[in-house]
Amino acid sequence: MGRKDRIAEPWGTRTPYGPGETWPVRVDTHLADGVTPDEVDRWVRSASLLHSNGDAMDIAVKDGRIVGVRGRADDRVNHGRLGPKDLFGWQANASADRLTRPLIRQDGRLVACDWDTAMSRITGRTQELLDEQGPSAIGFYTTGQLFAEEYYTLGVIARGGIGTNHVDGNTRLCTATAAAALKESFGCDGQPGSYTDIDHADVIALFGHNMAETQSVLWSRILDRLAGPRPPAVICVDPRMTPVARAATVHLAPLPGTNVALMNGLLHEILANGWIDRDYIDAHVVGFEELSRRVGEYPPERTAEICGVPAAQIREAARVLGGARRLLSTVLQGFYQSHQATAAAVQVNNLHLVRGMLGEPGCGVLQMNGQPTAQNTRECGADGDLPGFRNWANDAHVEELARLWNVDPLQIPHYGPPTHAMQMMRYVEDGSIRMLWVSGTNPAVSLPELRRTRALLSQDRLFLVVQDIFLTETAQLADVVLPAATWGEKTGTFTNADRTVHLSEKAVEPPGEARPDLDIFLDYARRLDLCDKDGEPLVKWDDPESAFEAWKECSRGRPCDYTGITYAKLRERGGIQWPCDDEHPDGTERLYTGGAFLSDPSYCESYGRDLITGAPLEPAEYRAMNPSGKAVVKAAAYVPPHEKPSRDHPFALTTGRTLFHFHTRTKTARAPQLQAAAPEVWVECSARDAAARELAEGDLVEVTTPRGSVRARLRVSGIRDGVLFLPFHYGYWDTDTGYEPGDHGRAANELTLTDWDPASKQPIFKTAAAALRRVEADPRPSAAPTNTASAPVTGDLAPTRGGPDAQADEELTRPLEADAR
Ligand SMILES: Nc1nc2c(c(=O)[nH]1)N[C@H]1C(S)=C(S)[C@@H](COP(=O)(O)OP(=O)(O)OC[C@H]3O[C@@H](n4cnc5c(=O)[nH]c(N)nc54)[C@H](O)[C@@H]3O)O[C@H]1N2
Ligand SMILES: Nc1nc2c(c(=O)[nH]1)N[C@H]1C(S)=C(S)[C@@H](COP(=O)(O)OP(=O)(O)OC[C@H]3O[C@@H](n4cnc5c(=O)[nH]c(N)nc54)[C@H](O)[C@@H]3O)O[C@H]1N2
Ligand SMILES: [Mo]
Repeated sequence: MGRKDRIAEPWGTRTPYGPGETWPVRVDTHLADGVTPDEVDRWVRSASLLHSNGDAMDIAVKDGRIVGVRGRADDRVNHGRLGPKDLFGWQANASADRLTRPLIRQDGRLVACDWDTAMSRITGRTQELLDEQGPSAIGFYTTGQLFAEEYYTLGVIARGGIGTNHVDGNTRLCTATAAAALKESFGCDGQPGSYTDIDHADVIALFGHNMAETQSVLWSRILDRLAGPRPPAVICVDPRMTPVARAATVHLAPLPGTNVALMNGLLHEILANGWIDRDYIDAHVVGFEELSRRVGEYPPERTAEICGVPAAQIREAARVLGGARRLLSTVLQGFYQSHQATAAAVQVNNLHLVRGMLGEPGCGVLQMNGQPTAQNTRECGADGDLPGFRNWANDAHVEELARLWNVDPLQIPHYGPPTHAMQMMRYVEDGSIRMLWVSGTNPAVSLPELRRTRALLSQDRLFLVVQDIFLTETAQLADVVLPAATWGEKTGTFTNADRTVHLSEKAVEPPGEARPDLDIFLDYARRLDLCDKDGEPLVKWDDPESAFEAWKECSRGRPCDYTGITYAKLRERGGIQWPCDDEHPDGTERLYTGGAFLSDPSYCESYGRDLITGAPLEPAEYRAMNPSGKAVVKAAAYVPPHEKPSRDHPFALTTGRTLFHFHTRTKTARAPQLQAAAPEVWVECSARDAAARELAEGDLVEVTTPRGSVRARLRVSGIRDGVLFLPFHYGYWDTDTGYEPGDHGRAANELTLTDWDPASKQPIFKTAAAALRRVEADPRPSAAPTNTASAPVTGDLAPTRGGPDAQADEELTRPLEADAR
């Protein structure tokens, strides 16, 4: 048993292993000060809700309170390990400022009330709007952080009961491109790969994915391979010197927004050198000829010019990718939050298709999720998809749903694609959506262009319901605020980025009158008296397990088949990967083995879209292109970002995350170790750019785009020249100052633009043109972490440490090979 400061050493002790071996177990535990493991009353099964990795853990309960967490040794995902957010984030649950009672707006102010008053106000307004305007007046904007049971219930209520097409999640901001790219290439959502591919791969490529900070336990798995015999080569594509870049064999640092050109350049080399699997292509792929033609236009020199990356590096990366025997690729926001998001992400799928590397150990693509339960939002139809990966443009699929719910098919809107979140906000702005129910997301900080977002959410004519656990920036604008119970206080299932389903059980009572999101949705359905064709209640379940059973029926026969999973099995076995049915009772590790795709026209989830315009393909077009259910290779030309650096705004601004915070920090700012590690906003620029402007580490600077400005202190980091980076975690909420959306805000989204990828509709958070100027010199360094992508490159700064409160135990169940050697 060892102890480590897990703020100073986020990835913990190395447990090296070799190709094809099993990742060793290391059980991480953190308990509140003074509590020992034998004083814990109960350990309650759960998994992490602070990222998409699905780290399995037990929640320690003592005297009815959460007192810590311990990784689960027997779970396929983490083999006992936990990351810093897992270890310390649970403390937010017991924060004194949790919402404990519903609030309603009265004479302009939010005042506490009882549940009956709050819910009557919501159902009253719903009924009025249905009578006046019909279902299109009502929108639901949910999240990637509730449970499957809750999304499915919300999906049934919104689509089958209210009958509105305006249902989406913040998953639009997060994983819409993952879903879109999978649909384009494979006809259907669902990750081909598995985390165990890390155990087998000889090359691992991370495209716009800072895994070290955003799936830190998965990164530990890679670090352990890198520390073991015959380590894999790592390719990193990221404009910043992230921990991934530092560990990489080849680091390509393209200008933000040039991913499609880069991918075309890499594919150019792979095709030109014949590093392809011709037999696989002939048997399983359509569209190869067009790809060949298209990437022919991107020789290394031209690509180098567009991306600002040396041609030799492009050749070197292509050689590594082309020489891989077992290639694992991961893709995330550096690709997804871009103007050509789907086009870029699809090229990664293409890389695997032309190399015939899918469905075998070590050969996988992870079009990653970000949020812990985003996969479920997509599966259950609480976003712009129909439940069970059904195709809105296929009448037979809609009829199947209607039969299942016992409603008329016409009740389920499918006249066009489900409305995406950015369009919903436009409807709110225009006044055609008049009631918006926001659950588990904080759009007043996380949507782009905050000045506009605030204005549209605070309109008098909008009836805004916010269901959260804190009085967030968004809740402050609401007409009704509903206090939710969260992780640890309610039961349900969720699915991580490699299709692993976990059960998370209730460990403690929620504070005050807070209620599980499921109970709130069920209450709404009952009060509205939503019925099926026979006058029976539309929603026929009343607790998590019965909701899960209903969802299982909806998933039957679909790619995400859950019918072989039960709560009992999840308790007994831990994480299980879908599809899990009679045929695959233990779940399924990899999809698409042997080129068996799910893209048949009658079965597929989507007929795809034009990658440049986003126009949906007609069923007949799809049938003509892909009559026999193969994988689709789709080519795309590079299009420059809409807002490019100019004389007035010479920098490319990109935004993203740091290891220690989660999103708008409602949880991590309330966990002292995490908050102390990254207490305030900063902005990163390169040493050369700083020198050219005579700026120094720690100076107070202002970053300006045509939409606003942010003040932050400067971190001179390893970011590429010409690029600025802002973490987006810092809203205008502050424990000291209250809610003050100032002119000189600190939220990155004061600066971002209202624009999105044409195919996935995911908004663009990673490219904008910005100016930078000094407001005030400051001899102190900025407070940015030093052991992450924001590591300083100037001066001798005090390293990020957690101190005595940040110690966690590590239990290694077998001797380290490194020690044995
Ligand atoms: N610590 C932490 N972990 C998290 C979260 C969190 O808030 N904090 N959130 C979770 C969620 S919801 C998500 S979606 C994931 C996100 O996980 P990631 O996608 O890994 O995180 P980001 O920091 O948004 O972006 C990743 C990288 O993209 C790079 N990048 C920016 N522009 C470009 C570009 O044009 N091209 C390329 N190739 N790269 C570019 C950035 O430099 C950044 O390092 O993390 C999940 N895990
Ligand atoms: N500039 C910029 N903007 C971005 C991004 C970026 O990289 N750059 N990334 C985007 C991405 S990928 C994402 S995922 C979004 C995230 O953006 P948000 O979803 O807005 O961020 P969170 O802070 O996670 O908000 C979740 C809310 O749910 C509440 N909550 C937590 N648990 C529960 C629960 O059990 N029930 C209920 N009802 N509420 C709960 C939390 O208190 C919090 O207010 O931000 C997006 N915005
Ligand atoms: Mo996300």
